Amino acid sequence: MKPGRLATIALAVVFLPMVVPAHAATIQIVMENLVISPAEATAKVGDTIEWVNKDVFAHTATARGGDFDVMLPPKKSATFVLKKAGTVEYYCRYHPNMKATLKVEP
Ligand SMILES: [Cu+2]
Repeated sequence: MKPGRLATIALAVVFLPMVVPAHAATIQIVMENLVISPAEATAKVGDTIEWVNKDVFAHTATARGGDFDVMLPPKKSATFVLKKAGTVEYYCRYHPNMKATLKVEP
């Protein structure tokens, strides 16, 4: 087998799960040095958001509309399954400058 073909197969294995529509995805959002990244993420209803707190202090992912309020202890991660579509602005209750947007598609 040529190396080029092997690379193609490897790419297919990596990207195939992303194009299967019925497959709910997990989207990882990192909190590090008081910054949420990506600050703007897009997901679909049924997807799981996993926030990863890499800081040594606690954060929260608190939706302004009250859709979710996820506690993130230092060096821990937590998940939330998206239940409804819409654009959600969320922030950290302890560090209100930490803000991000989540666009949830139906
Ligand atoms: Cu915080």
